[in-house]
Amino acid sequence: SAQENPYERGPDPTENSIEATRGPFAVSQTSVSSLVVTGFGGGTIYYPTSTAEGTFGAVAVSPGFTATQSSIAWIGPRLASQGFVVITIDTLTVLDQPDSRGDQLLAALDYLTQRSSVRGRIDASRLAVSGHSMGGGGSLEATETRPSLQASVPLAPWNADKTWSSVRTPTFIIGGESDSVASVSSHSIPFYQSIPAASEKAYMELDGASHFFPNTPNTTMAKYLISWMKRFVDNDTRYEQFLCPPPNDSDIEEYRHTCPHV
Ligand code: 9J3
Ligand code: ZN
Ligand code: ZN
Repeated sequence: SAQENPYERGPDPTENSIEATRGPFAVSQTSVSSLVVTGFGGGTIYYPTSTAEGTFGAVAVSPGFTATQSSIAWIGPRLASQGFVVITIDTLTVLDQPDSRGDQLLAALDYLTQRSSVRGRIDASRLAVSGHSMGGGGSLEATETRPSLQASVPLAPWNADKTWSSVRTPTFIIGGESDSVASVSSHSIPFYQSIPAASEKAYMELDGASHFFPNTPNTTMAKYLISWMKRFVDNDTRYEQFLCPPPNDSDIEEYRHTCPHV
C-alpha cells in the first residue's frame, strides 16, 4: 500500500495495464529548446498532468547514433502515463558517442530536477536512464558515472566497452535476436555478463527483432520497461510479479535474470 511505500503511484497493476498504450495518468508535454540548456541538445518533457499523488521519479531517454528524439518519442508518453516525468533528449550532435551520451543523459536529469518548469513535480533522489543503441551504451556509461541512479534500461545497446563490472544500478538490457548493428553476442550479452551477479540485472532478447525495435511502439519492450522502472525507481513491489518469475511472452527468445529482486 501507499502507506508502506510512499513512492508507489497509480492503481494496482495488471497484465492489461502494463500492456496498454497509455497508463492511468493523463500526460502533458513541454519542449525544451537547445538554446536554454547546457550539456545536451534539448528535448521534450512528458509528465503526469496531476500533482494529486505527489512527486514522481524521472527518466531521461537518449536516441541512437544519427537519430533524434523523434526516433524514441513514443517512449515518452508511454512511460509518463504510468507515473514518471520523462525527458526524451536530442544530443549535442547526432554523431556523439556513448560516453558523451551518458554525460548528456545526466545533464538532462540535472536540468529536469534543478531548472525545468516541472522540477517541483520530481523526486530528485529517484532518477533513471534509458536509450537506444549508442544511447543504451550511454545509459551504461551514466550509471558508471553516477551510481545513485535507481534504474537503467539500455535498448539494443551499442558500446565498444564490453566491461561493466562497476555497475551497481539495477540494469535491464533489452536486445533484439536479429540485430545486425549491435549484435547481442557482441553487445547486450557481454554487457549483461560483465555486470556483477550481486547487482540487480536482467536481459531480455526479443525474438527475431532487429536493431530498430525501440523505434516503434513495442508492447513487450514497454511492459517490462515500465515494470523495471516501477520496481526500482518507485520501489514498487507490486510490479515484481511481472519480472519474477521471469516472463515467458511468446516473443521473448531468451530471458536472463537475478530473481528474486530484493
Ligand atoms: O546508435 C547506434 O545505432 C549505434 C550503432 C552504430 O551505428 O554503430 C556503428 C558505429
Ligand atoms: Zn563521461
Ligand atoms: Zn527466435
